[in-house]
Amino acid sequence: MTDDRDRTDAHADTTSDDVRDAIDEARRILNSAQRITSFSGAGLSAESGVPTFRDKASGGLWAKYDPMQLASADGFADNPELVLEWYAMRRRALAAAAPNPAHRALAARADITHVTQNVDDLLERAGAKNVLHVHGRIDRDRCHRNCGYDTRIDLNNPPVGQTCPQCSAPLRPGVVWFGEMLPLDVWEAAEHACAMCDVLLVIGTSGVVYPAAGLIDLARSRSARIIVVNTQAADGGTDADLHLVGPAGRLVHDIVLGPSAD
Ligand code: BJW
Repeated sequence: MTDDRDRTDAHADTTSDDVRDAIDEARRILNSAQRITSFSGAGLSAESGVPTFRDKASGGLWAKYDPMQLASADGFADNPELVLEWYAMRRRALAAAAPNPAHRALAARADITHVTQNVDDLLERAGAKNVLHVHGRIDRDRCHRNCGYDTRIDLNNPPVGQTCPQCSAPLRPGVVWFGEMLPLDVWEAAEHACAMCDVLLVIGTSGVVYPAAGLIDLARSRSARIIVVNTQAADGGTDADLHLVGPAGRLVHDIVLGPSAD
């Protein structure tokens, strides 16, 4: 593991020479890699209109809502209706959203394994096949008692107050709340994808939620090159080889598929 990497930062205004050079360098790194993994967070879906969690200025969810009230088993026990109505609101908003150029560019590369913290299905809607949702999926409900029941829901008509057909416990969104374990099979596959990759493309995550954020350290400890795309220079891993500061839509498109003509 190297702690003294030559990190390059480029701030997008995508027309500047610095940014074009950084995009070219990122493309060179990707093109010379055998195995590429993407690791994404809420910033990947921000340009689709899906709110992030921790961006204060642009309406991050945790600036308006208490995470422990809405995204924890204790919060669900205290007020299940409040929690399910909050998810119903987010589910309907997601139904109306569409993949952005970053989702589509990632999906166009069948050779990339996608590890995402996002609970939305925008990578899949863009056509991506290899997607590992380490924090679960908002388009699924599951048994809160963990009897194994798990079902797809209609984002346009989200269920509220239903019970498990197998064991009568409450159904809840198929996402991972604070204090809950990540789904073991998905987690192990994500660890493998990050441990074995030559390049980890880290997109739109603050990198503060564990154990997911530890996947960046895992990849780096196995000598993967780390490329970060984030609107904030301080987010997404400080030990990146290359940090492109700007919106994922344009930057990820240009890194993964090459610059568009316009
Ligand atoms: C752009 C952009 C653009 C914007 N282009 N970029 C103290 C108390 C309680 C728990 C803990 C604690 N200390 C540690 C813990 C553990 C806890 C944790 O890590 N907490 C920290 C926050 C302190 N972790 C857990 O509880 C996990 N489980 C666990 O540890 O189990 C083991 C265990 C179990 C039991 C006992 C003991 C141990 C579970 C974590 C589950 C996280 N769940 C959520 C909600 C999912 C469901 C839902 O959506 O409702 O997952 S929280 C939320 O954060 C969501 C995300 O996946 C996750 C990560 O956020 P992300 O994606 O990084 O978003 P943001 O908003 O943080 O960042 C967006 C970024 O995008 C920013 O950097 C922007 O700059 C950038 N951006 N626009 C590019 N256009």
